[in-house]
Amino acid sequence: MIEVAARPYAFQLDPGHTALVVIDMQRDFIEPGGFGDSLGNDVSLLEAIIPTTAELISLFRRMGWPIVHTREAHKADLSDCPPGKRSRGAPGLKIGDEGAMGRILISGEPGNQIVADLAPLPGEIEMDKPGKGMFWATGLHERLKALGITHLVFAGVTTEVCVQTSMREANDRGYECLLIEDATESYFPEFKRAAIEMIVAQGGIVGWATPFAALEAALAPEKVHA
Ligand code: TIU
Repeated sequence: MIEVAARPYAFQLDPGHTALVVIDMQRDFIEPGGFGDSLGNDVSLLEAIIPTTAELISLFRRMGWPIVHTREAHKADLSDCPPGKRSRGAPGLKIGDEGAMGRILISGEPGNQIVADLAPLPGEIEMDKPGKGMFWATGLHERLKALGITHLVFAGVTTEVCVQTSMREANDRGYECLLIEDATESYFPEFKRAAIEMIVAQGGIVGWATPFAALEAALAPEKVHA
């Protein structure tokens, strides 16, 4: 086990059984004209985590550990979008409507692509998810089990919506979860702060949280090969 300084106490990372999950770093949420913008959010806040998230992805590539990239995405016929999900979001554009970057949250549309600086490489897991959580209707649990993954490191957006939902779903499936605080963001700074506090409260009721620098230090070559 590799010890990572974290809150509420050190996270025990299991090398060889740890995957990175980058949640929904798609243009829809991060660039002007996308779904997030249409909901009235300040999307520039989210853009700021791209460099740290890119460093985190590079670290996992160096380690040779699995990386999962998710997109919140629906089928073009919206058969996987509950009416209640589509009807909310007024007065902005709704899921499936034509936006500045194609149809909002529809698989394959320009706005549904992961931002260029974080583009997945061949061999990494790329997946569409119709829910906020990454396990709902995706088959991801089976894929991670097949890879022997027991520990998940989380990044992405937004902290209190898709990231926290995915972490909670992961808990119920037995994964140990570590959130990288400076590689996740919310449209609402107070929600990010509160979500992280909720995650680490009660002895880590949802998981652990730490800055990227703490993970990078823990995975320095002299420590990993000690
Ligand atoms: N990925 C994700 O968090 N989806 C959202 O819709 N988040 C919002 O905060 N709106």
